[in-house]
Amino acid sequence: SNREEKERVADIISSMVKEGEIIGVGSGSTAYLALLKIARRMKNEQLHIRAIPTSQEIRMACVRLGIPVTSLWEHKPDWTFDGADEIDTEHNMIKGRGGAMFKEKLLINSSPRTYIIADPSKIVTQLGSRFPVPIEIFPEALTYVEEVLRAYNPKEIKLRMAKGKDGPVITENGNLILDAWFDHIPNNLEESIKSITGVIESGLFIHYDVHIIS
Ligand code: DER
Repeated sequence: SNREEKERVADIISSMVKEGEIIGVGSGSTAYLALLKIARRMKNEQLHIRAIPTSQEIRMACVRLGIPVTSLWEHKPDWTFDGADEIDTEHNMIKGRGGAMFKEKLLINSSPRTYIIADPSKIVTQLGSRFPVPIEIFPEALTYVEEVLRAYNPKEIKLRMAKGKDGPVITENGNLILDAWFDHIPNNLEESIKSITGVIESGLFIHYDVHIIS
C-alpha cells in the first residue's frame, strides 16, 4: 500500500542518520514520517542531530518531537531529505504541492547530498502529467508574471486559493502561488520562469543531482 511504501522509504532515511549531523528536512507527509522515525532513534539511541527545517510546519514538528533546529545562518547541512510530487525518469521533479518549494530548493542547493523519498506513485514518464508547476510570486507582480508566463504556453494558470481563509494562499514569505499546468516541460522552463521579474522561485527541479529513494 501507499502507506507501507512511505514507511519503507522513511525507514531508509532514518537509518542513514549519524551522530552529530546537521540535516535539512523537507516538508510534506513523507518527510514527516521520516522525521518521526529519526526522533524515535534519537530517543532510543541517545543520538544527537540538528535539523534545518524547510517550513514552519516541519519546524513545529521538530520542536514537538524534541529535535533541535538550526538554520542556514549557522550551518551548512551535511545532507538533506525531502519528498516530491512528480519524479521523471531523468530525476527531474515537480515539488511544491505543500507550498514550501522556495526553502526546499534553497536547502537542496545548500546541501552536498539530497535524498528524495517518494512512494512509486510519484514516478511519472512525463513531467507535468499529474501536477501543475507551482510558482511563488511577489504579490504585486501577479498581472505581469501571468502575462509573461503565457508565452510558455501553459494549459492553465490558476492563483492558488486558500481553504482555511478567504482569498489566496499567502506563503510563509508573504507571497502568492500560481499553479501552471503544462502539456510539455522543456529543459529550460525552470530558468525561463525564474527569469520573469516578480517570480521568487518555482517547484520545477530540472537536472538536479538528487538521489531518489523509492
Ligand atoms: O511540497 C513539496 O515539495 C513536498 O515535498 C510534497 O509535495 C511532497 O509531499 P508528500 O510527501 O506529502 O507527498
